[in-house]
Amino acid sequence: MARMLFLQIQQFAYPGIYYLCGALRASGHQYEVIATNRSERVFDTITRFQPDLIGFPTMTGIHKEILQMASEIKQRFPSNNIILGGIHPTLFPNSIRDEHIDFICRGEGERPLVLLLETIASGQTSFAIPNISYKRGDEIIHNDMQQLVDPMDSLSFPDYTIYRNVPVIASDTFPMVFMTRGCPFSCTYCHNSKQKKIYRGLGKYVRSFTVDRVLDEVKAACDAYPAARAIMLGADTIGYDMPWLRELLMRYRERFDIPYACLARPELITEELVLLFRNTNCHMIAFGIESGSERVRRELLHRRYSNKQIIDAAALLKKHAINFRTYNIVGFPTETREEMLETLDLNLQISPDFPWCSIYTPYPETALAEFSVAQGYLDKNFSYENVPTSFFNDTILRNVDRNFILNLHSFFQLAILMPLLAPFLRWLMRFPPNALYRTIFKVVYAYTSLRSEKRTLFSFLKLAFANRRLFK
Ligand code: B12
Ligand code: SF4
Repeated sequence: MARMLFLQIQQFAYPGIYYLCGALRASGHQYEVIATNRSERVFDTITRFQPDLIGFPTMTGIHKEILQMASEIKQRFPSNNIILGGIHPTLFPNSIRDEHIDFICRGEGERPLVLLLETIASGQTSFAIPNISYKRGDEIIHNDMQQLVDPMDSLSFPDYTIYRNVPVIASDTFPMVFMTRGCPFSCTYCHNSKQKKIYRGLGKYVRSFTVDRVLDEVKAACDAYPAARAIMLGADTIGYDMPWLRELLMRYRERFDIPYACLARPELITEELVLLFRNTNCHMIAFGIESGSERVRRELLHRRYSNKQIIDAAALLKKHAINFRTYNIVGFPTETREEMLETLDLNLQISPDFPWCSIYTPYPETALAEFSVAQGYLDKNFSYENVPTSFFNDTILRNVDRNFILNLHSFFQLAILMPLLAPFLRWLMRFPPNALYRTIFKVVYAYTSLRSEKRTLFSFLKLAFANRRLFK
């Protein structure tokens, strides 16, 4: 039996870790998950648990703090092996070059992690394991990628109880069950296009668990999260496989009283779908508008739906009394003030229950980041090292209307939730960004999250405090 320690710097549930732990459990290995950025706590756990391997789920931006923690671990425990997994090393295999990292896992990690852990624990040094990259002297070896997991139900049942010792996460009111992998679309700012290239020839990219399996996972999530007030049925997008979705939601309703929420694309929201939501105890639907400017969506984002489709989708949701959240982004390259205000105006017109807005943050190797470099919005040496931890704080594009972007972002939610204030807020946007505007953003963001995620104020404050680095 081998021992695996997962270490995350932030206090959010990472669905991928449920599956990795499920695979380790099925192979008879021990694992622990801790969520902290306090080195002493990490050192105590390592001393007590004596892991064979320490793994960080890693996203771009937060990777800098993770590498710092890895370096502290290596100073104290030089013989411990450290692996990065998740979207960051998948997109950027060069991340293995950091001197404190021994391995990375690119792509799906269940089988590769079990094989690697067993190899390390048995003292072998041959790491010819699919998806794993490693160092041999000065050389870096990237093993081939394995076929994508298919059928998804062949994965071991995930362990939803892994955060029971992390009070901020264990008290989550809105746990997520991630039902699918991959996305059929290819928006220019998203990781999916690059992942499709990475997985070319390795099987079907878009896959779902069976309905039975999703429902069993919902049950496990409800058991593990006693404070749950709704289940987030996670997927990059739903609505493209209607028979599966219909069966899922009908049977969800039969089996559970707890409501659910999910994410769809606006052009897929038909009356049939909305009726299905209404009849199956839906708490909330979320969809991405991204920009209210049809030019920005069509030319920059490759999201091809019209404003009329968005307005129609919202009208259907209102007609059937389904709450909805919209996702919006401001500050794209070439986006004018007028176009950013079109995003605000479209939201004012459809009046979402939970408007949500971020500042455009380019991720390297996406088409839109490459466009930003080509057009001079980013330095030609732009790399993942320049990506900030969060997309709520600032724009990293140059030659953009920074003050306006920051102010619009600060007032976006408030203007939609209190439309009478919108003209006044627009007037305030002429002044430089300042701490007061930022505080207004934080308060309104907190209020929107409280309502959409059915959190108590106390639970939200705990979560926000634990992850305060996201909101500078
Ligand atoms: C749930 C989610 C979150 C959750 C949980 C994080 C997580 N990644 O699990 C929370 C709320 C924390 C979150 C926060 C943010 N997120 Co997020 N999130 C997602 C989402 C929707 C699903 C992730 C998921 O669970 N997938 C399903 C599981 C099964 O897949 P997986 O996570 O990839 O895990 C598998 C492998 O990667 C691997 N693996 C993963 N971890 C590890 C660890 C080890 C040791 C090993 C060996 C293997 C391994 O094995 C797993 C099983 O096969 C993705 C979109 C997506 N479809 O992935 C965005 C996504 C990961 N998020 C993204 C972003 C940008 C953010 C934020 C920065 C947004 C912000 N607020 O500013 C913050 C990040 C805060 C921070 N800096 O840490 C981007 C990341 C882009 C990038 N290059 O890093 C994504 C890809 C969406 C997008 N916009 O393109 N997010
Ligand atoms: S629909 Fe969402 S997940 Fe799919 S490619 Fe576009 S942004 Fe990415």
